[in-house]
Amino acid sequence: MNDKLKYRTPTAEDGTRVWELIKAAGTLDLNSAYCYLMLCDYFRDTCVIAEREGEVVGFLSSFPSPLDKRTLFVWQIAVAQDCRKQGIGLRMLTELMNRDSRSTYAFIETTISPDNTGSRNLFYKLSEKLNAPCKWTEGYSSTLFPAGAAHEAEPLMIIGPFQPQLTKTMGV
Ligand code: 9YT
Repeated sequence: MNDKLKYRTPTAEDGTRVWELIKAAGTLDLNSAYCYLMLCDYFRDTCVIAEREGEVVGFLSSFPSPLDKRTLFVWQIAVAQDCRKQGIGLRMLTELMNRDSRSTYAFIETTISPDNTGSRNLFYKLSEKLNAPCKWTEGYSSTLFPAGAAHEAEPLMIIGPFQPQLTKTMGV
């Protein structure tokens, strides 16, 4: 089944399908369709689409941290419900780290809510693959979200430092 999967850079045409994927996946904060359009267009170099027979089954968004150019902030990783547990999340991360821009990064940051075990395990695996330490900091506490929105805290995970060239051999 996995051999039918293709990993590629998004284009603006993917924005709507990505929005639909995140909506259906139901595990992440659903942003506006416009936001996904911007990510797929302006941030394409740091976003990844997983596609199976023309269908968008996975999406990873990230951007270089405006606070530290050695850090890549991974915003969202979503995989369609019927495609989970096949390593697609890790493969999207690998695809991203193998792009030419990889050499600029020595840290990966991401926020993951406490009950998103799948996503936490994925990033633990990534830190192993990169042979890099991983630590948690407070990130965004639930009090930073609108009262009444009942948003969980988003602790920040920091992976690194890692050797940029190591990522090239990060086979999965
Ligand atoms: C790695 C990941 O998918 N984090 C999710 C952050 C946040 N809850 C969101 O944007 O959905």
